[in-house]
Amino acid sequence: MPRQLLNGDEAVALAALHAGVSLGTGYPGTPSTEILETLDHLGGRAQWSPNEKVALEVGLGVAFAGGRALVTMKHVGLNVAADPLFTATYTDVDGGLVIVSADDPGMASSQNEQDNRHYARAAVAPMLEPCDSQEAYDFTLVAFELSERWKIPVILRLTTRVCHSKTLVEAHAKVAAPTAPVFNRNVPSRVMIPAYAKPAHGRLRVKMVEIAAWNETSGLNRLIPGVGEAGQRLGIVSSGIAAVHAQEAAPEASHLVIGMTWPLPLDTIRQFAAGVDRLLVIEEGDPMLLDSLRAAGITAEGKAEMYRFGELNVPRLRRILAGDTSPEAVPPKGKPPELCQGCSHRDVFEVLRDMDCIVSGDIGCYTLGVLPPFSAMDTCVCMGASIGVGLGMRHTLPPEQARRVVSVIGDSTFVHSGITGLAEMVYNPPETGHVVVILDNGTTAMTGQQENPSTGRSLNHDPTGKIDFEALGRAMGIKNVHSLNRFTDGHLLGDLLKELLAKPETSLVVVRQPCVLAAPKIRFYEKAAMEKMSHACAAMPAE
Ligand SMILES: Cc1ncc(C[n+]2csc(CCOP(=O)(O)OP(=O)(O)O)c2C)c(N)n1
Ligand code: SF4
Repeated sequence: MPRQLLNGDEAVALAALHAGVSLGTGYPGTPSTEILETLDHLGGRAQWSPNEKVALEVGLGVAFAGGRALVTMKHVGLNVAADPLFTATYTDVDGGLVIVSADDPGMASSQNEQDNRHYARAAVAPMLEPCDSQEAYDFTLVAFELSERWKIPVILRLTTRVCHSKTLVEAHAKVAAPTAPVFNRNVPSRVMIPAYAKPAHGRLRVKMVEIAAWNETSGLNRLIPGVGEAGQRLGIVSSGIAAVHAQEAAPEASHLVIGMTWPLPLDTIRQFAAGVDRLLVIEEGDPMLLDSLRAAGITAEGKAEMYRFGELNVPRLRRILAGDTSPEAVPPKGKPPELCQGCSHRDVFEVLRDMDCIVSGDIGCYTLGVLPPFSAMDTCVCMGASIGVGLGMRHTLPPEQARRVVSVIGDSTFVHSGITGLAEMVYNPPETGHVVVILDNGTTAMTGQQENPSTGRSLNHDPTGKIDFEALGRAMGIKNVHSLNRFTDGHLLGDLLKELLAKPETSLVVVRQPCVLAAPKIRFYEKAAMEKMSHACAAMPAE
C-alpha cells in the first residue's frame, strides 16, 4: 500500500476504520478532535456525545454488543469519563474498546497538564503510547486485538506532538467490515453489584499479570543499540514523543522505547539496565516511569524537577543529559489571544464589565472575556463549573456582593456539564437567587466549530434532534427564563440583567448569535437540510 503523510489523529482514525469499528464516539477537545472528524470523512461511523462520560458509556455498550468502539477525548475529558472507566475495566467486553486520551503537556490549549498515564495504573487498564503516526496506526490495531483477547478496555495515550505532527504511515491492513453484533448474556461480568464486582476485581488483576507477561515479548517495545562504548555507558528508557527527542539528542546511547507503558515490561527493562553503566529515564510530565522502575528495584536516574513542566524537546533533552538546571530562556511572548472582531461574546462581557458583575466563568472562546479590554471574568476551573462555583459564591458572600454574581457558560459547555448545575440551582437556590447566562453561538467554536446537541446537527452536519434551552430551563423549574437575539435586542441585555440580579429568584438568560466564523457554514448546512427535505417531499407520491 502507498505510504501516506498523516498526523497521529488521522492515523488513529485510519486504523480504526481498518479495524472495522462499529462506532467512534467522543467529545471534542484539542488535541484529539480530528480523530472522529477524520473517521467520518473516511466513511466510518462517528458521533459527538454530549460529554466524555456519555461517550465512554456508549462505547462500552457497543463493545458489550460485540462491536468495536473507539472513544476519543482530550486528557481532562478522562476525568469526566473516569466514573465509567474505573468499573468498565472490571467488566468483560466482547468487542474491542479503545479509549484515546490525548494529553497536552505544556498546556497548548488546556487548563492543566495532567499526565493521564496515572489513569492506566489507577483504573487498571493497559496503556499504549505511540511516538509517531506509524505507531499511532499500528498501536490502534494492536489495541483492538488486545482489548478483545483480554476482554478489557485499552487506553491509547497520545500527546499534542504525536497528534499534530505528520509522519509517514504505511497502512498494512484493509478496511474490515464491522463484526456482526450479538448480545451474549453475561450477568456476572457486566452487572457490577458487589457480589459480582469482587470476583471481577480479582479477574482484572489476573488479566493484568498476563498482559504484563505478554508485553515482555509483544514487539511493542523497541531496543535501539547504542554506538560502541557510548552505548554501554548510557541507556535511555523512554516512551512517546520523548523517545524521539531522546534519540536525536543522544544518538550514540542505547535506547529502550516502551510502547506499552502499562503494565510495564519490567524484565525487559531490567535486562536493558543490566547492560548499561547509567540508566536514564526520559519521560514528559510526571516521573511515573521512573517511580515504577525504582519500585521494582531498578536503579535509574530521572530528570530534574524543572523538566516536569511543559513539553520536552531536543534542546531540553540536551540540558537534561548534561545535568543543566540553570534557568531556561523564556520564549518571546506571542500576541495575546483575543475574541474575534464581531464575536457575539464581546458585547456580553462589555455589559458584565460595565455592571461590575462578579463573573463565574467557564471554558470556551468566551474565556477570553477575562482579558482586557473586558476583564470581566473572575473564575474559570473546568467545563460546567461556572454554575456550581457561582452558586457557592452566592451562598457565601454578603448579600450586596452576592447579588452581583453571574454564571456565564457556552452552549456546548452547558450541554456537556452545565445542566446538572441548573438542577443544583433549582434544588438549592441561594437566598439572593442566581442568574445564569448561556452564550449560544450555535457551535462549539473553541475546538473548531463542532456540532453539539443544541445545534440540531450531528457530527457530519446532518439534521438531528435539538435541545431547547428555554424549554429545558422552564421544565426544570427556573423562575425567569429569557432569550435575547443579540442582533435585534442585544441592547436590552444590561437592563434585563439589572432587573434579574435585583430579584431573589432563579433566572436563565439565553443570548443568541452565531459565531461569526461558523455563521457561513451554519447557513450552508441549513440550506442543504432544507433542500434535502424539499427533494424528499417532491419524491413523495401525491395522495
Ligand atoms: C472535559 C473537557 N472536555 C473538553 C474540553 C475542550 N473544550 C474546551 S471548551 C469546549 C467547548 C466550547 O464550546 P462552547 O461552550 O459552545 O463555547 P464557544 O467556544 O463556542 O464560545 C471544549 C470542547 C475541555 N476543556 N474539558
Ligand atoms: S471563533 Fe467564534 S466564538 Fe470564537 S472568538 Fe471567534 S467569533 Fe467568537
